[in-house]
Amino acid sequence: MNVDGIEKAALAAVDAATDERSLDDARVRYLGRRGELTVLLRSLGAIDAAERPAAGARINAAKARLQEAIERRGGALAAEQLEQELAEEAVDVTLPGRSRSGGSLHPITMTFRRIERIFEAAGYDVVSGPEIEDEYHNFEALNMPADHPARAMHDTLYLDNGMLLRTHTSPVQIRTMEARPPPIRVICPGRVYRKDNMDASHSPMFHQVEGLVVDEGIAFADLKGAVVDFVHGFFEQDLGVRFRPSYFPFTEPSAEVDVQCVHCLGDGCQACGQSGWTEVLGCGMVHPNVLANVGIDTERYTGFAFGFGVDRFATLFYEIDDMRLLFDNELRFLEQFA
Ligand code: 2NL
Repeated sequence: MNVDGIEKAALAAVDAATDERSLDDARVRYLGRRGELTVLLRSLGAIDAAERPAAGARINAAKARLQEAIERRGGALAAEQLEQELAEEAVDVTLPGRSRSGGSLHPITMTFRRIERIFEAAGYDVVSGPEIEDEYHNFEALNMPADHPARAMHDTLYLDNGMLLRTHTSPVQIRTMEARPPPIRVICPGRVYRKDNMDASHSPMFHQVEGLVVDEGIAFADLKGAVVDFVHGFFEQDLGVRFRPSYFPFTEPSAEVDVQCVHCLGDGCQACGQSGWTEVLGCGMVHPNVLANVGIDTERYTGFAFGFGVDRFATLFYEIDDMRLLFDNELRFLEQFA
């Protein structure tokens, strides 16, 4: 009976096992129900009774050693497996983090905020109102009766119910004067609508800020000071500002305001058509008819008003050459202003 030989082969098989599966194969081969040592133990009945106890003891001792070796190898394999898993799942805490890309404000929003900050510092309230308006607040109250030629120029978008999309934010100022007595100092920022086709300088929806000051003793000089201070504050440089006589139904006298071209500072370039100036704003003293329409005493109070396109200010400030870029929502463009 070759117990030593079988034990040696069995221990070698246990040592050679590289995983749980091959270790179990070795156990079954030697210690299983038909395993070599099990069979050997069962065959003891066939040998001489005098040798039986000693032979049985040898086989059982070999089985015990093999059992122990299997357990030890099993423990070692499990530890190895754990080490390998830990190595594979290891996190390199020295790697740079993956940052989440944050959103940013639209250049139009940033421009609105710059404008509002400047006027708030000068004591103006920021007020808003409806984008769907009636003819009275958008036109009639502003000294523009139905047959007024300026009304045709506005290319108004009408709704089925006779209401319209406001063509300027002036109706917000009318509603403000209806709601509170002078002194009034407000700016009205918001979206306005015209039946225009989109091109590099037009859009059917664009953004406007209008301002209104009504108090005792307000003169054209106050309007000039307010506009010049705002333009200098907005562009953060002392650009030349000039007032040209103009006409609006809701102001008298009226003026259009040009600013020295931000690109060439007055020398003349492609952006300003070689003139050195760009028109940025319209303004004037509030027409007495408008004050009377909202019940303000025109003997006691005077006022000035102004209006300008925010998209125009944004394109000038950020040096954008096509207004459509502000409306495309192309992230590769917008990310440049983050
Ligand atoms: C422009 C520039 C302007 C006003 C808007 C205004 C508002 C009230 C009374 C009087 Cl409630 N005026 N707004 C005044 C002058 C110019 O906008 O180019 N508009 C066509």
